[in-house]
Amino acid sequence: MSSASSPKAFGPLPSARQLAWHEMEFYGFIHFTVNAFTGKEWGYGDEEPGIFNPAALDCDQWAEAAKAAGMKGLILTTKHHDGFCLFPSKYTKHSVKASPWKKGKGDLVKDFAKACRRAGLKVGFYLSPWDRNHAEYGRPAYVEYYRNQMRELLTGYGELFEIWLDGANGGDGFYGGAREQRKIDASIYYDWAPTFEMVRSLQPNACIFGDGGPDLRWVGNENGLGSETCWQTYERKGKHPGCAADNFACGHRDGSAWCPAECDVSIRPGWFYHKEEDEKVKGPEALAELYFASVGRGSSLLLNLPPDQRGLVHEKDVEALKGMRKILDRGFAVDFTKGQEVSASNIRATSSMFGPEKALDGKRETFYASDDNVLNPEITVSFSSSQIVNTVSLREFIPLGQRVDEFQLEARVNGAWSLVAKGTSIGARRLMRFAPLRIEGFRLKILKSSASPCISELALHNFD
Ligand code: FUL
Repeated sequence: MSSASSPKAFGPLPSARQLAWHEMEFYGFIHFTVNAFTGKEWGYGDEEPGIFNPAALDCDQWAEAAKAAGMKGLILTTKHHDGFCLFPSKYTKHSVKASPWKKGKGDLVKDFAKACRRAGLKVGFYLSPWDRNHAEYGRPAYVEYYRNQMRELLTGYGELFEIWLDGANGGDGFYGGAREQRKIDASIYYDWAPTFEMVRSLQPNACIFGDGGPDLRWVGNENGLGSETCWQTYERKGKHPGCAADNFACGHRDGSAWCPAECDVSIRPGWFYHKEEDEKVKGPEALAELYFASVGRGSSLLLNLPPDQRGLVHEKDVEALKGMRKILDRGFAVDFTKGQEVSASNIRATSSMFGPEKALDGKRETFYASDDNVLNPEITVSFSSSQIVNTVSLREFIPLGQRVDEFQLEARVNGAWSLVAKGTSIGARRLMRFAPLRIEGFRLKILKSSASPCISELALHNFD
């Protein structure tokens, strides 16, 4: 047994804030504002603040619902396109200050952040760049207003894990009474660089989400679906929130930035609460499917929960979230590779530091590695007695980059090896499901990699 040096990093690497984000995998969105009272999805900006009066609002209930699903954080719409602020911003009257909620003395953003922290959830904010209320929208004064509000959010509510920058813009709005179309060129109007710098200096651990990054990219659909091939890397030169779709789903294998995808989707058809959608809440199975299609493809799942007019996440949504957790917990409870014999076609410097058992130890910080010049090693697990499995969970050790380009899975059934599935990207995580097999052995065969593979997880599960 000799000790060996770690492989050299390959390609763009995740930053510390991105690595912390990768650990989260599953977190929630809360879409709440005047829309819950008007029934709209996009408020026009002329909503009377007096309509905002959630009688039973309870942010602890939101946080509990999120916890019950296994979420690690929540992101709140502090201001949606209609411009109404859930916090008492110094820079506008169009906020909770002018509402009957808590007699105009409330700060929903503060209540939200406190409730999340009590529940052990990380906190993130959505601040819509498009503002259909503001008279100056489309002119330089609005950009200053936007930055001032961003500063209020970055400084007033503790540590943030994510800032969510929406790219949507429908053009028309109230705009202080003008009621007209205002066209902007999103690539220049918002002048993002100084805003991003402010986020970096005031909240260095917050990832910035925008259609094209900089830290997290949109996956290109609002259905929560990652793509089968989903590189963590992306070519984001010239990209900005609101830019035209360009390979968001797959990313770019040779992209110059680490910029993984985030999959956003609502538990209901709309982003905001509508009573008529009470029967359209996605069920536990559908939600578990979304987990596989997002987290299972190297992305994250950002699942929206829209509080109703009471200010509560509806009972039906809570029930679905609990059901989802049950399905996932049951399946992940047993890793069938535990205690089994494992071997590899090559081990880096024949060192136990990088042996294949490191892929089976349940720790993300240890990993199997091959010698630098061995780009297509195999890891084989042999079972002392046959087991039924239908799901594999793979992870690369991403602090050293995304290294694997192509792999295949093989199973030994009744003494014979056969192909189970083929895949491309692994990255932070890859979950693959197949028809249940009673296996005596299982093999991960790396077919192609850009640098010697570093595999931190190979686990096998059986989901019913
Ligand atoms: C979109 C918005 O237009 C929707 O209202 C919602 O906030 C969604 C998450 O992003 O771009």
